[in-house]
Amino acid sequence: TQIEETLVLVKPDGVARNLSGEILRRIEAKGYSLVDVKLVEPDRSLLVEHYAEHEGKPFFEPLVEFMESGAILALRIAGERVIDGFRALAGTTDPTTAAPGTIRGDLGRDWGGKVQQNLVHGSDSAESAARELALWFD
Ligand code: DAT
Ligand code: MG
Repeated sequence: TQIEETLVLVKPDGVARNLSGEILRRIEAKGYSLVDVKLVEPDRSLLVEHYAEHEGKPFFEPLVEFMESGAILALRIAGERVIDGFRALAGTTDPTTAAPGTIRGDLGRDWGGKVQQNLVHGSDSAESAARELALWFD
């Protein structure tokens, strides 16, 4: 078996739209376990470090500003191949074209080019998960 842990963030749009419960429901219905959960308003420095791979890109500043705009629900979840599995549950980055059945596809929409408002973050590899879980939970 490949029991893994990953970091999920319900972004400020998800918390503000009262979708935390619906997103948790989908995670639990898939069979993943909650290991740790907290509602946070992180410092900018944490967000900059979290999104370090995107520093310098045109969407970096709007992304960090959006992530600073309200509370975030941080989740440490566990399960068989959960890193790739949660990415599949979340859907592709742009909520406009994310597939129906996914969190982004079902619950997201086009907010006028604000792709950052796509409800959730999920770590994209084992290395990212280890790095991001240490940032948000250790
Ligand atoms: P993901 O969150 O699907 O892993 P990513 O790591 O490539 O996507 O980008 C991080 C976040 O930045 C993403 O959730 C939304 C935002 N973003 C990505 N590409 C963008 C773009 N071309 N324009 C605006 N925002 C973008
Ligand atoms: Mg990413």
